[in-house]
Amino acid sequence: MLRKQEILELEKFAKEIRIETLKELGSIGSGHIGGSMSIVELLAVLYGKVMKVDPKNPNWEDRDWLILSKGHAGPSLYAALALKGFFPKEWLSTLNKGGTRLPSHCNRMLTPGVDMSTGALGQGISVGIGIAMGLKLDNKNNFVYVIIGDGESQEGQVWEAVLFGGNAKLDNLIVFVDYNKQQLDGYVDNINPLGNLGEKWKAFGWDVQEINGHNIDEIYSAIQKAKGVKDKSHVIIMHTIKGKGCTFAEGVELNHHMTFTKEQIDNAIYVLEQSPFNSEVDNDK
Ligand SMILES: Cc1ncc(C[n+]2csc(CCOP(=O)(O)OP(=O)(O)O)c2C)c(N)n1
Repeated sequence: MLRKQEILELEKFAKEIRIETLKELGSIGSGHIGGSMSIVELLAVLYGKVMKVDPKNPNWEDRDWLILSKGHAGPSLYAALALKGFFPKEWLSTLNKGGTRLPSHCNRMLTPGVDMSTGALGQGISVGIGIAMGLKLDNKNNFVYVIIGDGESQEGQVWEAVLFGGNAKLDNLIVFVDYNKQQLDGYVDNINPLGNLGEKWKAFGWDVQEINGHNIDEIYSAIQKAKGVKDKSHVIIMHTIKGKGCTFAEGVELNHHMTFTKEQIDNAIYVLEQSPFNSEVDNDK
């Protein structure tokens, strides 16, 4: 469990990531807002507390690895990396423009801190398994984190990797499912429901947890708990909200890729800046 002050610090980091993501997307007037917003708290916990990384040496051999398999959520990862010091914050306003080092989808050849080029959904767990196995062969104790989407979970390659990953018992691998219940063109349940996702992963031999993916303390505690379970690969299913925290995206069915005006972005940032932190609200009860 985190101390109150630590939770507040990470909530502040999450708010900064959200605001920088909005500015970044605002600079181009369109983009993948929904799926960027739903993983913000996870990124804050990973980069603010959990991951062993060196922003000055992104390819440091002893780092932990992050694969954003749902590569279209690059904008929020870029915001986290910039705030962490991997590259200048000014880069954020070049998102997806000519000559940028921050393309719409993650590209490890362009962006310091990006560990896998993604965008073709379904591939991240397979690569994460390979890296985790390699680390074990080298007797290294680094962790590999993979973030996948719920729509992405409809890909066949995901389940091939889940079968292999369960058998490989990689206790240095933690997969997060961003279960925001929405995919590109609507609600997962209306398109191709995932059923009892936790039970499915369990049946493939994984250590499974289900949490509120917007609760900093739950995310941190789940990661710590996973690290305490040996000889099993881990998955943390995060129940999240697509578009979380963005006035014009949260609660909207088609919020996967949107166009927006400067006024919408400015207003969303204003509302975020005024909003209290979760831990402060809880304290008032
Ligand atoms: C193999 C593949 N098929 C289709 C797409 C197009 N596509 C991009 S994002 C997306 C929806 C993904 O939904 P989900 O995984 O739930 O992402 P989130 O809602 O978290 O943004 C689709 C179909 C793709 N990038 N790759």
